Amino acid sequence: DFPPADSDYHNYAELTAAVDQVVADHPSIARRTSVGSSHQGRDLMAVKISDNAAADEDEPEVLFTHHQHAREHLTVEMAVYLLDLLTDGYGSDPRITELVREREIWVLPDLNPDGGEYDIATGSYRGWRKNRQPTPWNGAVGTDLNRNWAYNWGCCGGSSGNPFSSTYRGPSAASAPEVRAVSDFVRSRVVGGEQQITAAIDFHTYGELILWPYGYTYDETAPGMTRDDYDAHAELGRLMARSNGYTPQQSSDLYVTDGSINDWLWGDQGIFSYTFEMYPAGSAGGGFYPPDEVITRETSRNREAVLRLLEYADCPYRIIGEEQ
Ligand code: 0X9
Ligand code: CA
Ligand code: CA
Ligand code: CA
Ligand code: ZN
Repeated sequence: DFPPADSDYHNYAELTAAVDQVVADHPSIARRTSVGSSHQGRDLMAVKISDNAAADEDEPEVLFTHHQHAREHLTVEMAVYLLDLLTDGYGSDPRITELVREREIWVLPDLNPDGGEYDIATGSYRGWRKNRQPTPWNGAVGTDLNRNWAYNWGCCGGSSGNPFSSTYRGPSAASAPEVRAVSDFVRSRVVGGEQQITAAIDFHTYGELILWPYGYTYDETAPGMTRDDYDAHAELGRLMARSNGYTPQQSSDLYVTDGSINDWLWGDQGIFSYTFEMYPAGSAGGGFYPPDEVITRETSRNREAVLRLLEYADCPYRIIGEEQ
């Protein structure tokens, strides 16, 4: 489990209980579903938040994904914060009430439960990043989920082909069951030929950054990314960054990655997609393991950014003044 000093962090069982409590307290606006199972068989939970949560209404859908990387536990706290914010705010905060009415919000609080549990299993942090899927012939364990997505997978030197590497891309695109399950879920949101999810944030730590695609190339425009597409991503990224003080930039400005969820969500599915690298900005502040005392401050710090994304989700291009 987490070290006693960090007991406010949620392990997988505690996350499950917190999700079930949110759903029990707000049954008409919160529903728990499953997108599949992890390699070791843990449920990959999804929570839908919307008024009439049981119905599929014709409203912009927004996706929040958390904890692709095992040691980035603060991102699970971000999911718990969002669930509380959006459910408790409904009926009390007019802005949140409107968003819960007019959007369908998907929170996937834990994409890598096997890795997360492995990271804390001994009571001291292991610094684990990947999932727990073995490579049978050499004893290596783990695929970096954020190098395994099926868009320009392994194209550009932004991942490793070595199964022992912490950025191992896996033997083939979407070979990780966690990536396959979430990809299938996202594809299932295509209704009448149209992807219903218009915008997404994938939460990571750390660096205090807001990143947008593409990660596989330094170029701003590329196949599937027009000048308007890029400018709208950048402007919306900067708008969010003004509220939380993060640094906004194209993801390849950090370093080149291939097979990231961001590139797949945009390049394959046409979803405006961001990576948030949460607190801290640098290794001072605890690196991947900030003390649990910062959870409230560093999750609520993203309240305004998330609300801004939800508000623009009906037409992200509105931010560059061009309806499309
Ligand atoms: O390397 C990653 O996957 C992310 N950083 S982390 O320290 N959390 O591992 C950054 C991903 C940025 N996204 C793209 N470059 N597409
Ligand atoms: Ca503490
Ligand atoms: Ca819908
Ligand atoms: Ca509605
Ligand atoms: Zn990460």
